[in-house]
Amino acid sequence: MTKLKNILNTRLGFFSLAVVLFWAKTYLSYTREFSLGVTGAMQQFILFFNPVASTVLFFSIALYFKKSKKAYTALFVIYFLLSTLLFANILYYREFSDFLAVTTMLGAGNVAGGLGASTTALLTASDIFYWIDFVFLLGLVLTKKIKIDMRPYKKRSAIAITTLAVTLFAGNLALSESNRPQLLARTFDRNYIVKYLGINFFTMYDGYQTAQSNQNKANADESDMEAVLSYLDDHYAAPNPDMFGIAENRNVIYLHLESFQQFLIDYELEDENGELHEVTPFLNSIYHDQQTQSFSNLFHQVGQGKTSDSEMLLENSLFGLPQGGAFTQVGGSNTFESAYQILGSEKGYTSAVMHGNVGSFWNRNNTYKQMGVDYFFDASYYDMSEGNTLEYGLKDKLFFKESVQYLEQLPQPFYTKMISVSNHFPYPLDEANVDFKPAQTADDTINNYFVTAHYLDQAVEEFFNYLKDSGLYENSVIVLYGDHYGISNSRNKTLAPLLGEDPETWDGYNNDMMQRIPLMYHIPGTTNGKINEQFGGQVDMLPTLMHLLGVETKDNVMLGTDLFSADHDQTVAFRNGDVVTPKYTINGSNIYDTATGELIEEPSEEVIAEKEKLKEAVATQLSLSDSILNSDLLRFYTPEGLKEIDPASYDYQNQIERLKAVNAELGDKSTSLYHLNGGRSTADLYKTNAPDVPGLRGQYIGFFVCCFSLLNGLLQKEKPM
Ligand code: GP9
Ligand code: MN
Repeated sequence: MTKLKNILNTRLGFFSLAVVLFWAKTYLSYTREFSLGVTGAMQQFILFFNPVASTVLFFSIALYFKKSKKAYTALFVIYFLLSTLLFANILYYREFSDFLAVTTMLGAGNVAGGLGASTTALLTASDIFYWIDFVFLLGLVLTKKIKIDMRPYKKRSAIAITTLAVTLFAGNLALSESNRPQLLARTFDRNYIVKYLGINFFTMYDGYQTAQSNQNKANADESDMEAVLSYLDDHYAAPNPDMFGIAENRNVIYLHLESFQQFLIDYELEDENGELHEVTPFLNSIYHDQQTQSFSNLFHQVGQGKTSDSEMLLENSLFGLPQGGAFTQVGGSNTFESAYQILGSEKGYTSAVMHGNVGSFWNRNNTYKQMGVDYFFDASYYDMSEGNTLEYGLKDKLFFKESVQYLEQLPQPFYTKMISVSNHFPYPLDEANVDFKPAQTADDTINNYFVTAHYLDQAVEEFFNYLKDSGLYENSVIVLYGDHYGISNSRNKTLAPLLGEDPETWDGYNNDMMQRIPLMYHIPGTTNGKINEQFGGQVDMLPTLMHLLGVETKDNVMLGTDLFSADHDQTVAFRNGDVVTPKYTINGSNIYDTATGELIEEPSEEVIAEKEKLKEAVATQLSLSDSILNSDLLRFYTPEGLKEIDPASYDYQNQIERLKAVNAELGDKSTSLYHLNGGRSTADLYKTNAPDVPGLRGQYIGFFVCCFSLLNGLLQKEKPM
């Protein structure tokens, strides 16, 4: 005991005690307060380990003070500040299920401001434990139970401790990156940064990014918008009169087909007996339907922001950023002119996004407010119990089924995007849901891709059946699209034989062609559907849809052009600068003939000039998009008729109550499906064969089991002791 006391009476000893206490407190808060989605022993270990590096780093500042009293005071000040940061995050998380971003701290004035009047309501009695360590430590010194070590501390030793902290952090980062590649490059979710690297690191990293983006914004002014507006003038493609307004006033239901590539359409997988099996029979039938405008040469254009980049493209006609995710970097603070805002302002649409994953993923919970999404149903609105979810969220069949209770409450016309997620790398699916034989390559990712794609196909079919049964179908346009590749370029050679290609001759051209994704506008009641062959990208989807809905886009900032327009530009930009046109495919420095796939080995002067022109056109489009996002240029330009939005007025909690209130106020004028169905839910029209949903038989058994245990419990109680 005295030995321990002697240690604690040294500066390093007291420092170590402070580190251990703060470390323990942080870890305790991780497990008690935040839902970080920790899975597996490695993640458990990283979570336990991650507070230590930044704690040692910050506390080591105190060791640099020569005078003892100053050093101890500094340690207490740092301890207090870090405790405040932790506690503020705890309170903020209780309300918003998210961590405090630096902009929130600065923008909302302070944490309490961000939380509004509810701060006290968020406090619980046990919160005292988050401060007791500080009081305890202070008490030890004030009551002289621990003596202040008056000896000076060597600067060299302080440097050694700081170096130790940096080394610990490097180890932490290496472990994290091996468990979650591209963690920092993509920064998809604040929860992930905290889970792997800790709250302190998250705050520093976020602060750095905020400072950088504020700098970009401060350097920009209205004149920067001129280059954008003149580009738009030159590139505007007037609507095709045969298509303009053909879906006017219909509901829009975007069905996001996760990681779905065009090659799956009409694909038949051969089994070991030589029999062929259609992977996605339902989607194929929609693709060929006379009520569908399908596209066979549509390319995804996403960067590291993957799903969220596709959302940026199709709802803003802007690209993601060259690095990281635009949603995470600028989504929470920028001004947008999104599809949600345009349709809300000009056509009175109500908008909603539905997704069976946490709202903080890709910073959607904040970005959607900036974009004017009226309702966002995230994981908190779905039954996410174990068994219902796969790696990235709710299983698709359950997701679509559970979504209809929200869909039916939306005033019509509505604009909604339903983001599926089961067909996501690494394509896991539980045995009970598997209804398709995997492929037989050496790569399980490829093999199972077909299995989860088939599952998605079935889920979409069930949802279509509901749309028909509930009557929503006739009055809607259903847009199906793949967000990006599912099989990465590094796996394509293994996939090649299944596509009838030789892995030996597989090249950059083949990789680029694999970036095709399906795009289908299914407009019930129309008969002129066909498979359109013009080339285009996701950036073209916004003007295309707006024109189908009868909304002019001349004044809007959209970098793409209407796919149906006679003036549509068929030059497709990849986020990495590659280009595809019907004539040429430019992959790095190589030029291929797009129709034949042949490499043009010795291009003529003319071809080289054309290549340069295409490269430049794409570079201009991408760099304008980057400056719009990085410098937040849309704050300088509001097209006529577009209502500006106040992101702070959006709230994604208690939405069902709010929707019910909205409909009640409308009374007989309510246009929600729920109201039109005589004030009854349509949810029981939904039919699914999902094994996860107990059928009628399962429900009966469940009921009897329940009754039996209740009875049993009562009898037990009756028994004399
Ligand atoms: C997560 C889902 C997947 O919510 O949208 O994102 P991805 O990894 O495809 O970008
Ligand atoms: Mn995705």
